Amino acid sequence: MDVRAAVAFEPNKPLSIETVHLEGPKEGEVLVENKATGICHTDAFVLSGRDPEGKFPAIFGHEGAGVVQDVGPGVKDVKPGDHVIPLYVPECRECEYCLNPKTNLCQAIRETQGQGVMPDGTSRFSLKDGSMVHHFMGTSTFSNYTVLPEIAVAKIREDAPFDKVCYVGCGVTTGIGAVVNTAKMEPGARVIVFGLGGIGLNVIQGARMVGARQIVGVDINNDKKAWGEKFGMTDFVNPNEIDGDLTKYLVELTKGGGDYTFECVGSTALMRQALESAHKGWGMSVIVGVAGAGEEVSTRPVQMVTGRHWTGTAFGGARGRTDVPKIVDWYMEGLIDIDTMITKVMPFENINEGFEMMERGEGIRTVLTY
Ligand code: NAD
Ligand code: AHE
Ligand code: ZN
Repeated sequence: MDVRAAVAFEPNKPLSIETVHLEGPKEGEVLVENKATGICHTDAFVLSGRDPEGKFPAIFGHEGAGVVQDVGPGVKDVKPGDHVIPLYVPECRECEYCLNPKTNLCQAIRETQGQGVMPDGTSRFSLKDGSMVHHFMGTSTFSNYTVLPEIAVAKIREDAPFDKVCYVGCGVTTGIGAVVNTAKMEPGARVIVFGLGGIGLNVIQGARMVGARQIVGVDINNDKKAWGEKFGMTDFVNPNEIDGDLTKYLVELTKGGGDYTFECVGSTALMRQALESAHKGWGMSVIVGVAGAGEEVSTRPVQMVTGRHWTGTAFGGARGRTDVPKIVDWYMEGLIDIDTMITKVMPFENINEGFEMMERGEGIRTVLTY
């Protein structure tokens, strides 16, 4: 079938809305009609050419929600008409990783996903001249239709609005999950969140849910102070407005350092500051931000010798098919706020404007509807 997709032909160029051919679902695959998709910073990051796994041409997008329209042979758990959220971290429930409760990183299709193809090694997307277009993160939600492996969709309730719960496909789950699944934060903790964008605000929301005593937000954009406060932030720090060393300032502000700190920007310098702002003896620092090819983190080993823990999270440690429907329920039952963070909803055709807004730091999340 012919579909409408935003194709990234080369790094740092606007996406091009094209008619693309999409082959139907093969064994174990499903055809999903995307109804809405968010734009996450990771999409902009890959478009910048800094992701070592970045492939061009490709159809980006990994924060979607839609309806199953067709299924290939052997599909057991979803059927046409089901409402679903595509999963860039699938859940096969069979691989060594899925069977280990310590991780959510299902590896069943990770290799081909990173190569921008389906598990059989081919792409379902092609241009008019027959040349292939890569999938992205196994989801490619910047297309009105996409094909995914069955293990990479989470079935959700039918009364959930697509233009809100698409955000559960990445930002909401990553931020709240970083607190609940990765940090396993306890009530009464002191928290420092670096970067108050679409992810960091969800970390703040998660920390408030768990009952944090102090939530410090760090951002270079002063507009984010009011945003953080809406979700439970108690203190705001703009690193450009403090005298002296940021780490020392944050350690004093939190009376010894954060019990948990989160880097939600993708800066290796901030990752170091986040680790070193964690409390001596027990503080845990969680890397959420994604850094570019060739970038490395460093710190003095004494930071760990003296009891700080450095870890990271992908998709908030969530097992998508199991956890995503629950997070959608939390939203529908009013336990978490998504609506306030979706600052712009616009037609899919305006996708490049959405990327420009993110670049300018305008709003929190832009959602595109088909
Ligand atoms: P965003 O653009 O919405 O927000 C980034 C925020 O960081 C902005 O508020 C910006 O002002 C702030 N910032 C920039 N430089 C800063 C600095 N030096 N100090 C303090 N604040 C600074 O981005 P997002 O969608 O929230 O994504 C954040 C990061 O998380 C990105 O690196 C993204 O790729 C990554 N991410 C990771 C996962 C995962 O599973 N690990 C999932 C989603 C996103
Ligand atoms: N491909 C990059 C890494 C990109 C990355 O870390 N992606 C996150 C999700 S970001 C969502 O907005 C992720 O899930 N990582 C798990 C994984 O298996 O890559 C690189 O550096 O190669
Ligand atoms: Zn994302």
